[in-house]
Amino acid sequence: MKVADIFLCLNVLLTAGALVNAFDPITTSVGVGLFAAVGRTIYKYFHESCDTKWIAFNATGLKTDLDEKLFGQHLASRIILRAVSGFMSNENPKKPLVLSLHGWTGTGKNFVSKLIAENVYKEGMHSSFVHVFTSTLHFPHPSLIATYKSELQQWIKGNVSSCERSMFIFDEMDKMHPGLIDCIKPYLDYYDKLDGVSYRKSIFIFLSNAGGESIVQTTLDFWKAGRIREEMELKDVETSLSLSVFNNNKSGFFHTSLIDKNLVDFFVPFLPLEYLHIVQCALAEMKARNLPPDMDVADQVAKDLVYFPKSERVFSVKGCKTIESKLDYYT
Ligand SMILES: Nc1ncnc2c1ncn2[C@@H]1O[C@H](COP(=O)(O)OP(=O)(O)OP(=O)(O)O)[C@@H](O)[C@H]1O
Ligand SMILES: *[C@@H]1O[C@H](CO)[C@@H](O)[C@H](O)[C@H]1NC(C)=O
Ligand SMILES: *[C@@H]1O[C@H](CO)[C@@H](O)[C@H](O)[C@H]1NC(C)=O
Ligand SMILES: CC(=O)N[C@H]1CO[C@H](CO)[C@@H](O)[C@@H]1O
Ligand SMILES: [Mg+2]
Repeated sequence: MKVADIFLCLNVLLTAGALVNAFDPITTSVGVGLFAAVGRTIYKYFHESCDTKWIAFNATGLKTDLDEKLFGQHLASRIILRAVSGFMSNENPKKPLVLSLHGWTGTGKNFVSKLIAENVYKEGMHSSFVHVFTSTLHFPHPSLIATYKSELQQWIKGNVSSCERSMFIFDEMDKMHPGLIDCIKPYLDYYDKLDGVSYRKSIFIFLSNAGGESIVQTTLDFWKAGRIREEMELKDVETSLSLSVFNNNKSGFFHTSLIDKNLVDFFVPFLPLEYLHIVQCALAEMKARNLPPDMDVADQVAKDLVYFPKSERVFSVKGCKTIESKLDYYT
């Protein structure tokens, strides 16, 4: 938006200059030419482009962000750091990076996508190379699926043609029409080029609640056995996750061969959040608002939330969602 403002400003100047100099055509044209050249330089300087000035992966930055800003997700944190660092340091990847993030609501799936974007693109989520599709928002009507399909394919193709380091985030993947998932499959595969476009440097991230319940169950079993949450390993959730996601007819993944063809590189489980993590989220939100950290308020906020299962009350029903509005209430 700033760029546009500068441009507008220059245009106004140009027009003014042209009017004042209306009787002196030579000076005018020189002036106009100079203005235009300066304008172009300024525009290029501020306008995001598909090069290392605007797209530069910061591995330390991602690690710090995951360590300091993401709470209670030791598995997700570990997998994502390895996956993204590995992919971004590979000069010649064989296929695009495809991550599928699964878990209960409010556990940080969108949040992590934002952290990744911020450490790959200077402009973060505002980058013109980061594209977010929300199935219920962008593709709501099953009857229009044919239109959506061709639209989506054109977008992906168009976007990757203009920058191969593009990032696509598909939110609410479990509510996405299976046909639509099928139509993005070719882009995720091991093709050198499709129609002259190479997709191998792009990143695709799928977000869904699919498998969330089975992750909760495994985490709860761990908790009940008195074991430390951080000792949970990927293999502990992997089996139940794949069973519940892929054998469930209602989950969009089931109908497609995304899984069969191994197009997804990493399945990333997000664990349900406990009281302690809610307190951390509340403190982080205070910090973000430049408020002094107040443990009492954080405790109040955390106490205010609903926890499940009914008998044990271990996990927050809404994760760290709604913390913001709760904080408004107490401060
Ligand atoms: N694990 C976490 N660590 C730190 N903050 C978190 C975490 N989980 C959630 N939050 C906070 O809560 C907000 C909502 O979380 P987010 O949108 O990432 O949830 P989600 O997993 O995408 O949920 P849903 O499945 O409902 O879309 C985030 O913006 C972030 O501020
Ligand atoms: C990378 O991230 C670290 C930690 O956030 C930061 O200190 C550093 O300046 C960043 N580097 C670049 C090149 O942006
Ligand atoms: C899935 O569909 C198959 C046949 O289409 C059916 O036999 C099975 O019961 C369904 N499973 C679930 C969990 O709905
Ligand atoms: C060139 C091109 O097709 N650009 C598309 C990129 O994706 C966005 C959606 O995020 C479309 O609106 C653009 O048209
Ligand atoms: Mg979300």
